[in-house]
Amino acid sequence: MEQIRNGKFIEKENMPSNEHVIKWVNEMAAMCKPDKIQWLNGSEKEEKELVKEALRVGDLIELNQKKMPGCYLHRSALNDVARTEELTFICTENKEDAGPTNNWMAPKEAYEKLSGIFNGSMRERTMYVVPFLMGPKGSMFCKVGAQLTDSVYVALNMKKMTRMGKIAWEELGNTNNFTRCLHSKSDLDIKRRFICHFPEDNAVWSVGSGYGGNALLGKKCLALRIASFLGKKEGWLAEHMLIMGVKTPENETYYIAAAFPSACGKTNLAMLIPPDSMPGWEVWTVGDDIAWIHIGKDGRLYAVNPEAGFFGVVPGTSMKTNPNAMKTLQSNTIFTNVVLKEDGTVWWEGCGEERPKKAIDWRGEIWQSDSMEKGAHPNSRFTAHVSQCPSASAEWDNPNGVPISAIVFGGRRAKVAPLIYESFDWQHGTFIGATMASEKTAAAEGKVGEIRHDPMAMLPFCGYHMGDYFKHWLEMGKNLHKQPKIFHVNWFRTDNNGNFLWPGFRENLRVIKWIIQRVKEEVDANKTAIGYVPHAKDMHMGGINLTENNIEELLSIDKEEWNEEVKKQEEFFKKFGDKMPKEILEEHAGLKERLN
Ligand code: GTP
Ligand code: SPV
Ligand code: MN
Repeated sequence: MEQIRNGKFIEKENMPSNEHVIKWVNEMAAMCKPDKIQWLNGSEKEEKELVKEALRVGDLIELNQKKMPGCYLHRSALNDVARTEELTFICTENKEDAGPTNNWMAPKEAYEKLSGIFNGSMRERTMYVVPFLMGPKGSMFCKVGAQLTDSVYVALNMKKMTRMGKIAWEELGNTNNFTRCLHSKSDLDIKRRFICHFPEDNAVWSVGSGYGGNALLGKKCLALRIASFLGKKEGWLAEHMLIMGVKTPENETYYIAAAFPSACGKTNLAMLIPPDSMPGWEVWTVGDDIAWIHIGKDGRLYAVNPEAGFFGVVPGTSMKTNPNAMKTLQSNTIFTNVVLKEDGTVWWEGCGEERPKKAIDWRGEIWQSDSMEKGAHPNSRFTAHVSQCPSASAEWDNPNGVPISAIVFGGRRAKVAPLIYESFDWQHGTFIGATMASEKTAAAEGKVGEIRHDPMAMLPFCGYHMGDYFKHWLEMGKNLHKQPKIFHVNWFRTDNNGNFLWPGFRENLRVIKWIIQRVKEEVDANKTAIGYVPHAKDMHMGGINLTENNIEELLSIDKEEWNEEVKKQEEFFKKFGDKMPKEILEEHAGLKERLN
């Protein structure tokens, strides 16, 4: 059963009739040489069997099924705990097309190099054929992908994160219009790890990692890097943005899309529960990580979340910070790299529960109660389907998307950036996105805390030249009848002792309220050098322990700091040479002038 003989399949169960698919799978199987090929159909029965297999091979550990039904723990290899940006490549014919912010490899070189590693990499393993959709079936947003993988953990994650199974072959029909995603853990050797994107071939090859964005190829690889390239070509945007629906006490719902870099608060904002002092407000989660944005017939922006599940940061998640995430992960969830407690439940730093006396840490070792090491990896994650989330929006699957009233950019900045400010217009807003900067987090390998420029939170995810990307943003704005207002937020400003000045989490709705009031033109604002800043009196302050002075401090703009910032922006912009749109340079000059 399912054996390949002379490079031909014998097992045909769940195999689609699409010849392009069959030819491709045959070729890849001939290279990777799996023992077995399994075509997934996406059924629940199949998922149960995959879980059994994952338990058998040790990819999953069963958690306490009484307390946490359907929950499992996965421990990754020690060297494979986050996206590896330095091993991620955009492989376009011309180096120039990948731009200065991406690693580039010539397609021919990449195919040759990776073929060497893929060759025989699936011996004694099963190759899973994972068909999936990104975006609602049959909608203008929808894209078909197929991932070949030798990781049952990856296959199970894809089931939760995407619309996986037969549905994708149905959408594809007999066409050749799908993203070819090839993935093998191979030997998990970091020296033989490459995540290569071939936007001109609509393909992704990833080898040597089994983790997150490196391995779940529908997510960052397809839905951001490949999709951003397609979006540029086809006139839409693929963005690293959450989408939230905010219902006001007047019963109107406004949709907001917000781009924050990895581990900077998207999931938390998307799942927010309003503070007690804001009765009548509701927040509904459309997406927590990625938005595909098209211009609708009415000339407004419409967004969908192309995913169907969450791959959320675990540390810091508690009933206090993010109750909706906590409820989401009570059942049917895969945990990666958290602490295993004696009773078969899990623990992590910031979960709101005392540290367990006896437990196994993320590495799989006994975690001594006096150990100074972290028990859960700082980039430990949970995977769960959208339907698990109590705040999931009824619109999350709407094939027309949701209309976007405001776009919010944000970063993790101890200094400089105020709590909130608003751009003067779309062009200025694009400039604000282009000059975003943030402290590095554990979501990617590298030094945590270092400030780096991360335009639109897309630095690691833009599949083409970022100068062209800024231009695309400007053009999109010109094609809109009604441009959403663009804002910038910073939940992470600190005092001189390093304490956060802003309570954050659910209290962030106060800032969202001001954003909606600006959209509705209900409040005026301070016109400053950097943009419109709220009058302190307009910030909803009921039920919160902050004085008007604190708010003034949060909203303050330090001229010296900003002059420094402007210099750094200038340095950063040099990278893009003459691809930098003149409009962005004009905005930069304008800011410089206004500051002096
Ligand atoms: P990715 O999934 O990596 O793209 O991350 P994300 O942007 O969805 O970030 P997430 O919401 O998971 O938050 C990351 C970390 O920041 C978690 O540890 C949160 O507890 C913390 N965090 C989120 N929102 C706030 C906030 O408003 N204030 C503070 N101080 N911390 C926050
Ligand atoms: C991010 O790093 O932005 C994530 C996690 O959302 S990963 O899927 O690993 O990219
Ligand atoms: Mn992300």
